[in-house]
Amino acid sequence: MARSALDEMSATGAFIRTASTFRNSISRDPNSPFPAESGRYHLYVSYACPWASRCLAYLKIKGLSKAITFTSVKPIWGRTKDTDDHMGWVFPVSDTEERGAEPDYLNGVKNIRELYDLASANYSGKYTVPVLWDKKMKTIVNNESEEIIRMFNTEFNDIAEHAEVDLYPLHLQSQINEVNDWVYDGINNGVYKCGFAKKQAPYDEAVTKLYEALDKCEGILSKQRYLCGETLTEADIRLFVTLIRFDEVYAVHFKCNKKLLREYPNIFNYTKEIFQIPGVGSTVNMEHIKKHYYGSHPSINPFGIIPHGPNLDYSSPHDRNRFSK
Ligand SMILES: N[C@@H](CCC(=O)N[C@@H](CS)C(=O)NCC(=O)O)C(=O)O
Repeated sequence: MARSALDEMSATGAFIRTASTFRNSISRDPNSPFPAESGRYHLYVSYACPWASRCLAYLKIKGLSKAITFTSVKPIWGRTKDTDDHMGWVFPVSDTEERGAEPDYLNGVKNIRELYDLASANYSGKYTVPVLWDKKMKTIVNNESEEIIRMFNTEFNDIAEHAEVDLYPLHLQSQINEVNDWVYDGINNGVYKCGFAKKQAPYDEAVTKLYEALDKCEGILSKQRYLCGETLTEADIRLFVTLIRFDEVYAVHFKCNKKLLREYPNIFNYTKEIFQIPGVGSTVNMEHIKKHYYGSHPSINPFGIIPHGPNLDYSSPHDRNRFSK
């Protein structure tokens, strides 16, 4: 049976995310199976997806847009096969069908499921984005964003336009890992645990944890510019992709409305600052984000109505310059 996130449910009604399957690495070593070469790799994303968007943000921040091409699918899930009722990421049939999305000119597939089938005849996992594709070997290198961003950070430094930017510096690695753990559990995955809970108790638990983690972020960001000190790191990019979706989607669709992001002055200004990093704003397609969430989960929004608000302006001035850069 083809699966999607909507099937990831425990007996207690809690949402449980399953692990990614393709876990190869691109390496700066030219003799490795997947060497870092300009033009060889392609990133399949959905602008709606926070995990895919963190990879896109890295492409921009590291200056890899020329070396690694990318394509975005359409925001609303569609049928992926005539013979079953799996719903997943699909490509438009023309350049003009959906602004921001493109047909798959590389492999000519109609949807992400067909891409996984090209890479592996007996794949039985979910058909998720991001997908890092090797044009030479015609296969998926990796479909786990937390590994893809680490590769983008270091392995392409011979071709990256911003090789000097290191979002996972050695001296901060243990601190970044520690922050990532509670941010992932409480916030990145926490909003999904709120939204996909089918019983009150797992929702209550997830929402409590979510707001404890957000309060903790607010506390940290009232004293320093970024989560791990005065420089931007991986931990900030990982948090950002959830924050930028928070008031527009998660507050309503996933019932994360105990407090809105714009009621947290430090988190809100910090989100604006990261949005305004050159290139990052272009990775945020709010039309795709809203269409996807409100339109692809009929179990929680059966009529697919998209709320009009709040249309926050993340490009307006922020106050983060009060900290040293
Ligand atoms: N662990 C993966 C998670 C990716 C993921 O869950 N992507 C979602 C979109 S936000 C997806 O493609 N879901 C398709 C489905 O559930 O069928 C990563 O971080 O790369």
